[in-house]
Amino acid sequence: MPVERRGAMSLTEQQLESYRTQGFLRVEGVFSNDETDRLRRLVYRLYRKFQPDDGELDGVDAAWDDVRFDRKMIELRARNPRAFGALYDCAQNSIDVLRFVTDPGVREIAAQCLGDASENLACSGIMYRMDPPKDDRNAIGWHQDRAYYPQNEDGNQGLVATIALQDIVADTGALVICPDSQRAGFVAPHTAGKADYESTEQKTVPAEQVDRYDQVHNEMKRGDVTVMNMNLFHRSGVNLGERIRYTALCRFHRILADDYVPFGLLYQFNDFLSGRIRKSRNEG
Ligand SMILES: O=C(O)CCC(=O)C(=O)O
Repeated sequence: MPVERRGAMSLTEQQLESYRTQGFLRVEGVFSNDETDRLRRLVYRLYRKFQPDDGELDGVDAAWDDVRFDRKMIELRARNPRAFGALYDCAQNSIDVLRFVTDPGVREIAAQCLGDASENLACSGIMYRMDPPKDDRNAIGWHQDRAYYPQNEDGNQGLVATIALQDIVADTGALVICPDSQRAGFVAPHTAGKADYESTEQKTVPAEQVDRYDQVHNEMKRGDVTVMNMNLFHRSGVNLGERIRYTALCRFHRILADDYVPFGLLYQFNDFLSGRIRKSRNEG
């Protein structure tokens, strides 16, 4: 679908009402298969960069989507977490990922849910997640994105968009969401720092708060976009399948709102890459 047509897409009043009341909205079919495939192919190229001697799948049609490639990635993470981490971190800075998550279609959905114009939005927290099965090192427990992204003090002034790069059901790690929980406002989280560079920092909503709400699995088809209010309680699902769950994410913030503060995180937890940076600076 041409970018211009998608950029002009208008949400219905029913969709907007659903976002306002439930705190989240799934919009189906925002991206074509060609567009999601393009991001998935990047992972194969990065794999080959870090595993130059493993060309076993090079001639295979759509090697990046072959279950044998999932196995190779899972095995790489187990055998060489530094190389896997370097591959992962390289993907985060890809210009294609940036362009994908800030596509006019996504921006327009975000803008309409936030009741603003897309040119008044800032973005942050761009991620290309790769969640291997039965591996919870990067799973995030119950949280509100507002705890990680304080750009707008009022969590209602921002949202997180997550985009499915393949079909995702409950058993392959669909997000678990508490509909309506954004009404709780920002709840002081329990924080636990990163255990090591491979795991994710936790800023957890207390269980007694979560227990007040119903929980649903947000199943998505490839190319669907889900937007969630920054105050919405949600957590990573559990991937019990045999394939990696690929998603792309971006946070959007209302830049003209009074409470907006530009904010950036300096992340350098990958010691493989930070070692290379130190070396390039002659820091040993
Ligand atoms: O996709 C996931 O497992 C969790 C992502 C998430 O909740 C977030 O980044 O806010």
